Amino acid sequence: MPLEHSFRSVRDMITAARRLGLGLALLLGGSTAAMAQATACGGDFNAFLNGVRAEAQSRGISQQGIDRALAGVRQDPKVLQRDRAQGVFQQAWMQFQGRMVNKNRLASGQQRMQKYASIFRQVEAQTGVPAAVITSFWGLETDYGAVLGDFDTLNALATLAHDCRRPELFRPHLMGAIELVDRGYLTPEEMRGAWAGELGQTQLLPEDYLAYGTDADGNGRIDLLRDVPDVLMTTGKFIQSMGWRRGEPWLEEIRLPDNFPYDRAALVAKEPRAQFAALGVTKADGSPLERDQMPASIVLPQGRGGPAFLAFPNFDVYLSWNNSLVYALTSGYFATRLAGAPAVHPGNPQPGLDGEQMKQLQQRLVQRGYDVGKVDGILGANTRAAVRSEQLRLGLPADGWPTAQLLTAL
Ligand SMILES: [Ca+2]
Repeated sequence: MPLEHSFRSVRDMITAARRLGLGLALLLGGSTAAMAQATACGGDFNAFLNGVRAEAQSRGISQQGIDRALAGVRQDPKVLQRDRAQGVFQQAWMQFQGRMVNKNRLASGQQRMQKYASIFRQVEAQTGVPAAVITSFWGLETDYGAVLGDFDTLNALATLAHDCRRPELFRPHLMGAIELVDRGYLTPEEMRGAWAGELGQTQLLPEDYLAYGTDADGNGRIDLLRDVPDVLMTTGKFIQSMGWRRGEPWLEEIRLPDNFPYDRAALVAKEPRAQFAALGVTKADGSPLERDQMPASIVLPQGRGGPAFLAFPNFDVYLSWNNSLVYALTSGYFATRLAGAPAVHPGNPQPGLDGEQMKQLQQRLVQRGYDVGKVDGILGANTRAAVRSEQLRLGLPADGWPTAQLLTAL
């Protein structure tokens, strides 16, 4: 898979939480343990499957469909291995995007935007989501359908719904997968994808496949593995469901003045674009920003020396797709390139911390009373916020980017 597997479980948590109507803050605050208690898990696998059959029946799925979907189902130890691997994501953004947004992927994406221009026009008319945005996910998730994943979806979802880590997140998708079989969209043998149950050219989970799936090419079935028009329309509807705002930008590279007050460069705090213009922020080419009320926040993935972006409300959709800032910023940036933006200015960022240094930093922040979540060596939103507070206290530019200098000062 082109993606780091560590992204997957995070994305699934977010997607499932959205479906369960849970706030993201609540979820990230650690409510999963409490949620897990509400769903039975583990025990004899056959007894578990009997419960799944009963629930599928009560959902109105036919006995024949249930039998067909579950005939060969078994636990997959490789899925559990993947789920338990604490993939540490600590590549710097420039390095990561450089690997993901390469020339080939960009050229292939632009070719596909031309080839499918007519369906893309229909998708945008119906959902408001531009071709470049859909193409960014299509390219990063599966290289435009070339790499769909080779896990048996029903086995993967049954394994994760039976396991005691987060059964409540996966059980609905197991039901969804059974329903996909029952409706005749895919056979159990065809259902192969990512280890956490995502399927098709943009790697949607079964419940999303069912909810937004559209037979856009009119061949009589919704096939997100093979029918490109189905993939594009379905993905547009899915993105629309996450709150996409028609006609608005998502991300734009900018240039900050030398005297910029860096404590105002926080992703969580949106200000009208006009206020950033008044502070001397310009477009990347130096031309003026629009002086309007469009809510925006400044993103500095590698601190004040590195690249700088304005993120608009539509960027939140990228974070809903995948809550890793490094990933979301990569896919959002890829979409700007597909839409014609020039390559990002790399700047000259100060080196970041390695995993061990990041853990030391997090431990020191915890000692100072900050909640950084888990001390895991990953620069997440909580750690960035704590770093910013400490930079302000120490009189350093508060850009939220931890350096060796800051670690020494704490
Ligand atoms: Ca179709």
